[in-house]
Amino acid sequence: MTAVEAGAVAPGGADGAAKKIVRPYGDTTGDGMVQVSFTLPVPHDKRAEGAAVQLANRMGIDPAMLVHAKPIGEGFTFFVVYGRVNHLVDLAAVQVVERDFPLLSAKEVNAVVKQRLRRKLSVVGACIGTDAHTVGIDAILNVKGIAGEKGLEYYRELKVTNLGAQVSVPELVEAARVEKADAVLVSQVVTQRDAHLHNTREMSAAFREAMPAGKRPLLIVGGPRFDESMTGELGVDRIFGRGTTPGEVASYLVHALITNKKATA
Ligand code: B12
Repeated sequence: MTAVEAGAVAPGGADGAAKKIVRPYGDTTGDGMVQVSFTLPVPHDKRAEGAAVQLANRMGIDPAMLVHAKPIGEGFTFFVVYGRVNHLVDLAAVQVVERDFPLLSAKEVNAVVKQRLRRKLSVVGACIGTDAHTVGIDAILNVKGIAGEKGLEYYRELKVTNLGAQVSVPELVEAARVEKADAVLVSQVVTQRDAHLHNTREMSAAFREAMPAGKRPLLIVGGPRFDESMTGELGVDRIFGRGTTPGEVASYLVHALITNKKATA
């Protein structure tokens, strides 16, 4: 089913299909219904519920129906609001970072590394700063992997050093030097006060300072709340977001370090 068939508005009549303008779907096709949730710093009462509806109206949700309100701690209430928006989405104007490398099997990754690099490819991974959320980086690195895929430790031609949680940037740089890292994989899950952005910038600046251009490892960050288009701004080579699998990361390593190698700046 195309986007237009799935409740889209097709502007301009017959040629509208090419434009792929869509709007949300709730009860009936193209009805514009959305659901949002948020917390307000007010105790739960009638006024709080009215405040939630007012906020939803100001967000362009009209009519807005309050479908759930629950006190969460003293002086705070969590809300779910369901209602209609009139906004349209032009799929042609959507910008995303598409995968620009082929997906390889573990066997193919090992074969390319063995034949072209002729040594093991060294990967150093860590959760930096105060972040202790290791489940994501472990899913990528540990043998057990995620989503039915084995992690990078399973790949015979990859040498994986997983430094774990709360690693400082100097420790990471030093470990990368000791392990002669081809790639450094950093995880950042906590985003409070943009900690993930500050920590990533600090990390990439430290590698640039410690290692000459062309000698520094490939810098990769991942986590559920990164914007994958921010590589330039953060000084890293690649950003991986929600739902990343080890196979994607291994394929990217081969692409960036071997089959499509460019000097690191
Ligand atoms: C489990 C968990 C914990 C565990 C962590 C245990 C551990 N060893 O990791 C514990 C209980 C310790 C914990 C503590 C805290 N947590 Co917590 N935690 C979670 C929870 C429920 C799940 C995270 C998780 O494991 N996801 C599963 C993994 C597989 O997914 P992922 O991390 O996204 O990883 C995937 C991709 O993002 C990507 N990826 C991730 N990293 C990398 C790296 C690379 C290189 C690559 C390529 C890919 C990649 O690939 C992975 C696989 O697909 C989330 C809520 C949630 N549902 O997400 C909150 C959450 C992350 N925690 C949160 C908070 C606030 C905290 C605490 C501050 C709570 C507190 N007040 O103490 C502390 C902070 C501790 C610290 N110093 O970091 C908030 C963060 C909010 C924010 N805006 O930053 C969340 C979102 C909960 C919430 N809604 O409030 N937490």
